[in-house]
Amino acid sequence: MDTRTRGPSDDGGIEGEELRSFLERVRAALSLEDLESVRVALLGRRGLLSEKLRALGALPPSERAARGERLNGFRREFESALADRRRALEESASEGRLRAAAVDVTLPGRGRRPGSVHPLSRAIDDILRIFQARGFVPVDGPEIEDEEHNFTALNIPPEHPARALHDTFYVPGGRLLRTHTSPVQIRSLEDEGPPLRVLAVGRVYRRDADVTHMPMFHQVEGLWVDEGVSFAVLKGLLTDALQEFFARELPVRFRPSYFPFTEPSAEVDVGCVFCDGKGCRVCKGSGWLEVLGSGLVHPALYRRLGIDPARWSGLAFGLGVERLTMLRDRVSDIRYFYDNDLRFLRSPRGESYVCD
Ligand code: 2U9
Repeated sequence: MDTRTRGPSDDGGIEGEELRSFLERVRAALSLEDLESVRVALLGRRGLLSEKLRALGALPPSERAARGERLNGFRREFESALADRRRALEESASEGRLRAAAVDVTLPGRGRRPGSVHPLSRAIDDILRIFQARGFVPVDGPEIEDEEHNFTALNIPPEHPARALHDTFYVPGGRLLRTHTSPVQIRSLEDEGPPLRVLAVGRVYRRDADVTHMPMFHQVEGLWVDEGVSFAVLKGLLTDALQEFFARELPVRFRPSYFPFTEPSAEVDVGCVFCDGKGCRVCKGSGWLEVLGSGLVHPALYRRLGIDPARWSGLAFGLGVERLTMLRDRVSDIRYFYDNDLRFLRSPRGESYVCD
């Protein structure tokens, strides 16, 4: 077909086909970027239709109006197709975004990890339960004490090394951070008098820090004053309590010792829980682990409180909770208790935890 025989406003001509091909490209555009490049190719400053419109000025007026109308008609058609396609592409893009962000509500949840009781709290709970079952009543007292209750009332003489600045934290006003829970029991004796069976649990403070010592640790101390409380009662009570705490029929032995507040005094050992008494690194080859201090209350303590030592006798014991828990739960470093490392806190009781 000879194009020269056709007028410029002939819709069926090659020019019409060329312009219409832009409508096809608009409808086929798969992205907003595609669409924009079709628009620029036709309507951009150097686009095909823009150039044709610019060329109108060179036409004789007789042709200009009809051709102008045809080209503008096409432009309107093209712009409306462009707007339709843009809307469609935007809608499907936002649908895609929504689909990508969709939450699959049928997926299983992440699950919740229950918290766990801190190993020291677990040990304290066990100790409290064991002694409460034997008639002991938990008692509390101040952590900031005076020298009278922390030392003097316990028969600890003024020159005793425990009173020294390098062992005890003194606070302004001549007071101190209690170095043991014994002053709590002194206060119970002052307030209640015998008979009494009390258990003091709490924080104590000493200037000390290494793999097995912290400047703050927890103690449990028991005091049982009544008529006829003997060393035999002490041995039976502590043997049973230790076997219950370690949940094993461990051998228990009482070794003579010295404390200013008890007479006689004994340190208490259990058969080594690491080697079953054969001798290992933890028990330094002895087969025994020291776990408690104990004794019968020194008469000097009664005299100061106006209690008759001929009528009343008492047993007392003390233990470090961290040490006992390290032995039972096989914790190799006392600092693990205070690091709040979840690997440690989540490790089940009795399972060795090695962090380094
Ligand atoms: C009163 C009378 C006597 C408490 C006792 C011990 C022996 C003892 C240590 C164990 C390890 C302290 O944590 S530790 O370093 N304790 O050896 N404590 S008898 O005696 C008392 C307490 C209060 C009125």
